[in-house]
Amino acid sequence: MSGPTAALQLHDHGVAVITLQNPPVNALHPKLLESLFTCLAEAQASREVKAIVITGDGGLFSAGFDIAVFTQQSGGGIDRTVNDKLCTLVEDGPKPTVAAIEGIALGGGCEVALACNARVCTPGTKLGLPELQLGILPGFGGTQRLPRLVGLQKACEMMLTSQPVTAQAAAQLGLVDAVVPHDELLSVAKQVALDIADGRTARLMTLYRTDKLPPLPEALMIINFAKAQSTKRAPQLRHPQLCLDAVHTGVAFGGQAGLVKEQEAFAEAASLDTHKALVHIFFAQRATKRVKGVTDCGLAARPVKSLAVIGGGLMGSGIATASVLVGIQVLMKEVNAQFLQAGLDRIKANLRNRVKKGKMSQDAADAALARVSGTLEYTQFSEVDMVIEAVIEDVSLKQRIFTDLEKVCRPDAILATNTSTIDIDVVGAKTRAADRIIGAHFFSPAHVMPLLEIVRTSKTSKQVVLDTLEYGSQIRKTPVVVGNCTGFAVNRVFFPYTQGACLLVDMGLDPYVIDKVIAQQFGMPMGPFRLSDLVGADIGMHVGKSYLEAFPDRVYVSKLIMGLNAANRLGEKTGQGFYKFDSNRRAVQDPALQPIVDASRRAARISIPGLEASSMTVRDIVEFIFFPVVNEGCRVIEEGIVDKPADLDVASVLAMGFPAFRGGIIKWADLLSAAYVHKRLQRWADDFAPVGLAGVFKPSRYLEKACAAGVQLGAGVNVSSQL
Ligand code: 3H9
Repeated sequence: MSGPTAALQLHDHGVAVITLQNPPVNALHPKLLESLFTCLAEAQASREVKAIVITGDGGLFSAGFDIAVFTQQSGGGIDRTVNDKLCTLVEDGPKPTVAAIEGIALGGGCEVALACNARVCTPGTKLGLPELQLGILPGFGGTQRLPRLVGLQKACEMMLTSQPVTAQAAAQLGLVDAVVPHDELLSVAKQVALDIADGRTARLMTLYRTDKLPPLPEALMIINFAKAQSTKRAPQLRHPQLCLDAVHTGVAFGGQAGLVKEQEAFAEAASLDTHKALVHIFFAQRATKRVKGVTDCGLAARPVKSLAVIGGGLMGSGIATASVLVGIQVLMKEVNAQFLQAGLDRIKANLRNRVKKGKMSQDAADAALARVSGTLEYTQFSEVDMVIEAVIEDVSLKQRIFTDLEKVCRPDAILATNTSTIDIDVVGAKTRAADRIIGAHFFSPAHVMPLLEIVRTSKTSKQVVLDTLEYGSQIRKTPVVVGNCTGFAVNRVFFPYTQGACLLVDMGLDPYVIDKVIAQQFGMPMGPFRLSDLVGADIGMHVGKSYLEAFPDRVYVSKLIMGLNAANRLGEKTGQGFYKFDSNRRAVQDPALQPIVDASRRAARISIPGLEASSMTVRDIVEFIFFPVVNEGCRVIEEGIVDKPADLDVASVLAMGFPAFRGGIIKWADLLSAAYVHKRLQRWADDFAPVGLAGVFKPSRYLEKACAAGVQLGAGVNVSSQL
């Protein structure tokens, strides 16, 4: 088999079976679509063929249109005749068609199946239209056929959430006609096709059905409600509205008119930056597992079957939970029986929560809990494949633990620390095990947050990096491998986030206005001050000191965080910070913050002509806060802290909640243009030079060089070779 193709075979009783072939997921590359339609035309024209079955190779129907094509061609790379061909060769061609679906039928794959006259699938199959998560909308008729098969409300829900449904749910909804075991899939599909061909079963053409559609006034209410909901959820996004426009046209003027509107809407969505950003994140997220010099050097990863976690606090119990959930045996060590019990109770509570949310059964939770055992000793540590230390951020304590681990663990065991602030080389300084010491930096809550930052030092062996990558995949995290530096990649890149916001407050902006702009208008899950309250002003001050030591040229010391510390307004944990918290932990604005703000402004005395708080637009605020973040990201790329720039995009989205629809921090800057980011930073560097703060904005060498070379920041320009 060479390249994406469809294979046509004539089976008994005149059934033509067309098989989609494009491993690993039978993505609908234009070549595959062309081949599919050639096979269909041949089968439809053949006198020997009575009916047609379309299926997928390798146990999968299709994951939809080949997303890689979106990155190669403008306008989405879509052949506008596909919809016509789906009508004339699949839905209402001379011979009936049946889809035999296994594994997945997503996006365009699902749409091909929807155009067939009937659908049969196996029990484990997932079906859905997840196009919106790529910034587009179904473009092969899905906006028209799905509502006509499953009803308008359910179809809107499936498209807006991008969530697939199970085979059982699909059968209940009328999305598939039968669910049959794997061995019977093809034979049942062929029989259904023959039954339609011979007139024993009615031939249904979904595009012309109306029986599942509500009367127009009710339909309009459903569509308008869906539009309002999606505006409320993400006011920045246009493509959900475009999708619903196509649905609306189809319901009001018929399926054919709907198809025309769908094509227009698709073309518009495909031209937007949102689509480029989301496709970028799709591939970037999968590429984090490929690390130059590690995953391409012929070593085989050793899966972690048993893990010891030192420390049963919030992080330790979260790490243990994430591990037992995927079948890893976990030994939790604490310093006394009381702490140990508290740690084990936390794991139990985490699992109980998952059961409550319907994410797992009670039996599965019990089985997961049975994988944890507790200890106060190191005696069983000789049996584990990996240890993750998750104790408080105390250098000498961590050093003592690693000295002990070197003695009690197998010589090939991975020794990881979950520190977020301490140099990994320092943690292992008193051992001779530097080659197997690594950072496994989880984000809180560790069993929920999707990113694992894997911190390698210059001495960590490739095997240990590879094994930790494998462990990250085992526990279903997206692992990103980074180098050892203050803050590692994620926290380091985001230190200017709160810093920029504090500077704006000192210049006269209201902190609550800043939070509103950053959260509601830009799309972060919360603004910098709400985040500070979550993390704690005490932690913020501690971290700020370490950045001041590491990067004195570009740290702005505001009195704001110090003022909060002095007033014991540490955030959620003390019930007051920038906000005050009610009994439901709801953050409300607090007038008592004002004296702290005033004192900070008096101490700062920053007034920059032309940059008055009252004249700053939303765009100014966003760029003032995020361009220094981009700039720090550029330094991280230049220093080789990340393997590739796109890793920073994934990390910023998964750890900090930077909006995926903006593509991550570096992609966002590229979409705006590196030259623009550079120009604004340079201007602020000049403006703030008189008050000694030029360094906060001074464009990094990487940014300078990328602009001079006219290349994108995400291209990973080799700055050092050009210096
Ligand atoms: C569409 O259909 C538009 C149409 O309405 C109309 C157009 C006009 N294309 O995720 P995994 C690759 S838009 C190309 O690691 P899993 C993926 O990059 C499409 N490649 O495995 C990876 O490659 P690599 C709508 C694709 O088991 C490999 O397959 N469809 C595609 O965890 C394995 O993927 C979607 O949005 C694709 N469509 O999950 C579905 N899909 O190994 C997107 C996957 O080199 N895909 N690849 O890194 C998924 O949700 C998951 O990949 C899937 C498998 C559930 C299929």
